[in-house]
Amino acid sequence: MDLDAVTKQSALHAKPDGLTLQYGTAGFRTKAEHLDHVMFRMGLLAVLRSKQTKSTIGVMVTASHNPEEDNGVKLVDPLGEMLAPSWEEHATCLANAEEQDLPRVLVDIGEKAAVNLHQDAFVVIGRDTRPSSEKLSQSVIDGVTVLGGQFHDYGLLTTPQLHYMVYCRNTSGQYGKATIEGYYQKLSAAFVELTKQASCSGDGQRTLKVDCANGIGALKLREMKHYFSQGLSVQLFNDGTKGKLNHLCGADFVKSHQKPPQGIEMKSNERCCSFDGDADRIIYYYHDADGQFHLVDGDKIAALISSFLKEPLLEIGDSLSLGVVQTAYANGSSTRYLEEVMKVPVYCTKTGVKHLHHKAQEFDIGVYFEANGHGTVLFSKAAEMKIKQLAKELEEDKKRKAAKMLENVIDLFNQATGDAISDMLVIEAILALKGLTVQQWDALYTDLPNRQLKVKVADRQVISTTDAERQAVKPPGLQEAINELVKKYRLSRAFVRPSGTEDIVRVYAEADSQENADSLAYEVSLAVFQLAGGIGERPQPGF
Ligand code: 16G
Ligand code: MG
Repeated sequence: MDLDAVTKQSALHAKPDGLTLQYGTAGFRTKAEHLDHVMFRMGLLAVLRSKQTKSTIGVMVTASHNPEEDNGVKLVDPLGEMLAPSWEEHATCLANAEEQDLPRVLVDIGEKAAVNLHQDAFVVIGRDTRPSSEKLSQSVIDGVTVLGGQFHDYGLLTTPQLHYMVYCRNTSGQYGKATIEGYYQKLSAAFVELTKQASCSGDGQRTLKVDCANGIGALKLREMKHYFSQGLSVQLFNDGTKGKLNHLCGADFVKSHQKPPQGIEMKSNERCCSFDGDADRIIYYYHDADGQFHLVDGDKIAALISSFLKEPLLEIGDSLSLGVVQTAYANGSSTRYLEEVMKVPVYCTKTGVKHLHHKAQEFDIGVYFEANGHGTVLFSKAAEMKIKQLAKELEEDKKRKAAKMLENVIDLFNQATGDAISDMLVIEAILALKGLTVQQWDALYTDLPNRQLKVKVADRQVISTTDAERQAVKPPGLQEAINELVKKYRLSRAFVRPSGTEDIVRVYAEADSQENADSLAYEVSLAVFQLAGGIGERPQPGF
C-alpha cells in the first residue's frame, strides 16, 4: 500500500472534525454533504475486501427511500450479499478515523483480516439518480485507484442490478451476463417463457401502473419494458421528469402512510405498484369500487408466491423444503394464513435484509419478504440442479411442465437480493397464470389493522430486544408495560425497537380495529417516552 499517496489523496476528501457515522443496516446514510470522505474510504475498503476474497466487490451509492438531500453507500459481497458483519466493523472504524490516523487504521484492517496485499482487486460501482451521487461515486473511484484497484463504473443502476453484476462476475458469467442488457435479457426471457403457459387465462394485454418514486427505477424500467412488451404493458408515473425523489411517493411512503402516492391516476380496481428510490422494494395497491384504498404489501407478496410455488413443487413429487421468512412487522394475519392455511413453516428474524436472506438460505426454497416490500425467493444450488434436471428428464407432460415452470421462476427471481423489477415480473406472471385480479389476490386473507409510530429518545440504544425484536429486555419495566397494554385489546400485538437507519425508536401495534391499533400504538409510545428517556414533545393521541 502506498500510504503516502493515500494520505495525500485523503486530504482532498478530508473528514469533517468530530463527525462519526456507523455502518448500519443499509450501509452509511446521512446528508450528502457529509459523505465525501466516507465514499473515498469505502473505495479503499472495497479494494481490501476484494483482495481478501479474491473476488469482485460492489459499491452502491444510494440512500434508497430517504429524502433527496441524503445519500449513502454500501458494499456488496462476492455472491451479491450484504457485507459480512466483521467488515461492517472495519467500515465503521475506517469511516471514523481522523485524517492522521487513516494509514494506521488501514494497515490494521489489512492485518486483522489477513489481506494479501499483492492480490489484484476489482471493484464495480453503481449509483442512483440523486444530484449528489455522481460526484460521490467519483470519490469512491479515487479511493479504489489510490490503492491500485481496477474498477468498472456502471453509472446509473438500481441497487439490485449492482448486486446482480457482482454475482455474475464472481460466477464467471454462469448466473448471467454482467451487463445491463444481460440483466434485461435474462429476466425478460424468463418472464416471457413463464407467461407463455398463461395463454388461456387472458384479458389479452395486461397493464400495470408503476409509481417509480422519481428514482432510478423509472430509467431502468423504461429501458427494459420493450423486452417484455408482449406480455405486459407498464405505465410509468413519478418518472423523475418533474417531481422530487421519494417526495410523497414511492413504496416507503405508500406503506407507511397507507395511502396512494401523489402523481398517479388510479381508477377503481386498477392494479398499481410503487418502487422505492433505488428499486429494491415493491408494494401493490388499488382503490375498490367504493373508493377505498387497499394496500397489498410484502406479506401478501410472500403469500401469493408461496401458494403459487406449492403446486408445481407437489407436482414434480420431489420433497424440496419450502420456508417463509418474515420479520416482526409481518401482519399477524399473514403469518396465520401461511402456517394454518398454506401449511408452510414460517420463521421470524430481525429487521434488515441480511438477516432474512441468511435464514432463507437454510431451505431448498426460501421465500423472504419484509412487510415493506423488500424480498425475493432463494433456491439452493441443489434445488436448482434438481429442478433443471427434472425439466429435462421427466416423461410425463404435466410433471415436466411443472419443473419447467419452476426453472423459469428461478431465473426470474434475482437470487442476489430483493429486486422491485424482478419481483414485479414474478407477481405479474403469477397473476396472469392464475387468472387472478388484484382484489382476488388481496382476498387471500384480511390484514389486521395496524399502526407504526416513531418516538424520539435521548439514546435509542437504551432499548435492547430479543426474540427477533419482539420482546424488549431493556430498559427494565418496558416489556411488562407493553404486555399490560396489549392485554386491553383483542387480536393485539405490539413491539418496539431502535431504528437502524434513523435516530428514533419505532413502535408497531396491531389489533382488531384501526381505532384499537391506533390507541395501542399511542399508549406504547407513551410507555417508551416515559421509560426509555423520551425527548421533545410527548406522544399525542390521534393521527
Ligand atoms: C433498511 C433495510 C431494510 C429495513 C430497514 C429498516 C436493507 C437493504 N435495507 O432500509 O431491510 O427494513 O432498513 O429500517 O437491509 P429501520 O431500522 O429504520 O426500521
Ligand atoms: Mg431501497
